[in-house]
Amino acid sequence: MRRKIKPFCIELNENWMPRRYNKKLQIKLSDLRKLFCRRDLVEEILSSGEDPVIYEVYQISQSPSEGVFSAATTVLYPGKIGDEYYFTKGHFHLKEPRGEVYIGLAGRGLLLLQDRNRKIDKLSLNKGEVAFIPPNYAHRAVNIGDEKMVFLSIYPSDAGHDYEIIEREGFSKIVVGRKGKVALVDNPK
Ligand code: M6P
Ligand code: ZN
Repeated sequence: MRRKIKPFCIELNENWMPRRYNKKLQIKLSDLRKLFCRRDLVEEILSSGEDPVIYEVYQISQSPSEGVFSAATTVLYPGKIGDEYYFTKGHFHLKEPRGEVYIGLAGRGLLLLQDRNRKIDKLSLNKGEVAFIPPNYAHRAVNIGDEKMVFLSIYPSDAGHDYEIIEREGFSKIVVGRKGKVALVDNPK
């Protein structure tokens, strides 16, 4: 028989961090070195001894059972490599069909969505906006502002992360800031 999961509630503090979480991830530039377009600039920064934190994830993970949700607060710092804004790695879900919801809590952001045919959609993910990610779309958050971008994600706990395709091929578009404007351009790689 399936183990019964009790209802529970976790408070978020004034910075939108969950007061209780079971895992914290810290992703630095060196973890994303193959994903930014200007790899030469990434290597320059790393070889100067710097390795800035790009984002942090505070996970409230539950056991991977059908119908159970996990959640996470992600803090994505502002910044660019060349003219490409800081982003989260991005992933498909391992298990289909599994979608996800991202809720913008602070800052200015975009959500890049890419289907299995590499077709791109973009959604706004500013403070107060709720983005629905359908199954079979890779998803990546991008901070296009000057402040921290914070969002809460809610996803089926059995979804799983599939990073392989994105690590190998990237997204087909990248988000850049040029002459004060935010633009989506073809990934030159
Ligand atoms: C959101 C959720 C998490 C994910 C995190 C960072 O909080 O989608 O599951 O881990 O963003 O994104 P990524 O794993 O792509 O780096
Ligand atoms: Zn996901």
